Amino acid sequence: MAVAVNNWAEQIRAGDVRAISRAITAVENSEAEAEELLRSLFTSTGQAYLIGVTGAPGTGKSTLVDRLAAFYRRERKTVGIIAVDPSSAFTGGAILGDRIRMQGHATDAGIYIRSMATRGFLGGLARATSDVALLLDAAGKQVVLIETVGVGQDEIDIVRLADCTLVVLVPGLGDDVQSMKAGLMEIGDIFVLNKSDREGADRLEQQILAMLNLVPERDGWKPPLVRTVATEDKGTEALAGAIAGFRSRSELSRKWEAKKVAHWKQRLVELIEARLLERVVGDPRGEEALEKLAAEVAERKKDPYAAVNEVLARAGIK
Ligand SMILES: Nc1nc2c(ncn2[C@@H]2O[C@H](COP(=O)(O)OP(=O)(O)OP(=O)(O)O)[C@@H](O)[C@H]2O)c(=O)[nH]1
Ligand SMILES: [Mg+2]
Repeated sequence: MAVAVNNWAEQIRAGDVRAISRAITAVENSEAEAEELLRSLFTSTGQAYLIGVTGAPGTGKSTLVDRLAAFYRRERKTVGIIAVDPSSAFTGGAILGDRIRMQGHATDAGIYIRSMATRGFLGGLARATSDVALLLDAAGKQVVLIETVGVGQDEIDIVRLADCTLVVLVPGLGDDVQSMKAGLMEIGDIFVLNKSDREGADRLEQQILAMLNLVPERDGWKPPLVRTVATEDKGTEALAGAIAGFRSRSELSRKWEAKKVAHWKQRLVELIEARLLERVVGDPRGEEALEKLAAEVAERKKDPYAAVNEVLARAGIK
C-alpha cells in the first residue's frame, strides 16, 4: 500500500477533519485512491452505531438530528452526521439547513457534518453513503446519524445500511405522502411523531399506533412511537432512550450476527454489480455505447440478451 495512503489513513484514524473531508470527496468522485484508503481503514471500522433518519421533506429531520447530536455530545460521544439530499442540487434546501446547523456545532471537534447529493448514473448514492459512513466510523465517530428524505428506492437503500432506522411523521401531511406509499412502515425501527405541538398530533398518533399494530414484530421488537417537538428539544431524551433500547435489544439477539452477515452479503452483491458495471460501461464511451444499444433494443432491432452478451464480450467477460 502506498505510503501516502497509509499516512492519510493514519490521519483519519486520528480524527483529522481535513483528512476526513478529503477522503469523502475522493469517495464521492470514485477516485482510485478512495478504494485503497477504505481498504486500509476497514479493520478500524465496525464500532460506530449508524442511525438512519428518514421521512417526507420538511418533517423536521435535520432539526431532530441536530438535537440527537447535541444529546450524544452531552454523553461525551463523538458524532458524525451525513445529510443525504438527492434534491439539494435543485432546491439548495439541505445546504441551507446544514449551514444553520453547523453554526451551533462549528466549534465542537467531536462532531463532523457533511452533506451529499446525487451522483452520476454509476455513482450510486447508497454506495457512496455507506463508504462515507465507514470513513466516519474509522475516524472514531461513535454515533453516525444519516439523514435522508424518504421518497424513493435510493433513500430506502441508504436507510438499510443503518443499524437503527427512525421514520419521522408529522401532523398535517397526507398519510400516503408521508409513509405508507413509500413503504416506510416496514423499514422503521422507531417512529417519531415530530411537530407534535401541531394540531392533529393526537389523531395521527392514533392512526400510526393502529398501523403499527398491523406490522408484524421483527425479532421480538415492536416499533415504538415517540412524540417530539424538535424545535423545542422536547422528546429528545425519550427518543435517545428508544434508540438505546433498540440497540441493546438487537445486540443481545441471537440474530445479530446473522443480520450482519446478511448485510454484508447484500453489500458484496452491490459491489460486484458496481464493479462489473464499471468495467463494461464505466467510461463516457461506454455509456454512449449503452445508450445506442438501448435504442436498438427499444426499436426491436436487437433483443436485450444479445445486447448484454455483446457488452460483456466487449469487456472480455464471458
Ligand atoms: N412547529 C414545529 N416546527 C418544527 C418542528 N421541528 C422542525 N420544525 C420546523 O420545520 C421546518 C423544517 O425543519 P427541518 O429540520 O429543516 O426539516 P427536514 O425534514 O430536515 O427538511 P428537508 O431536509 O428539507 O426534508 C423548519 O422550519 C423547522 O423549524 C417541531 O417539532 N414543531
Ligand atoms: Mg433536512
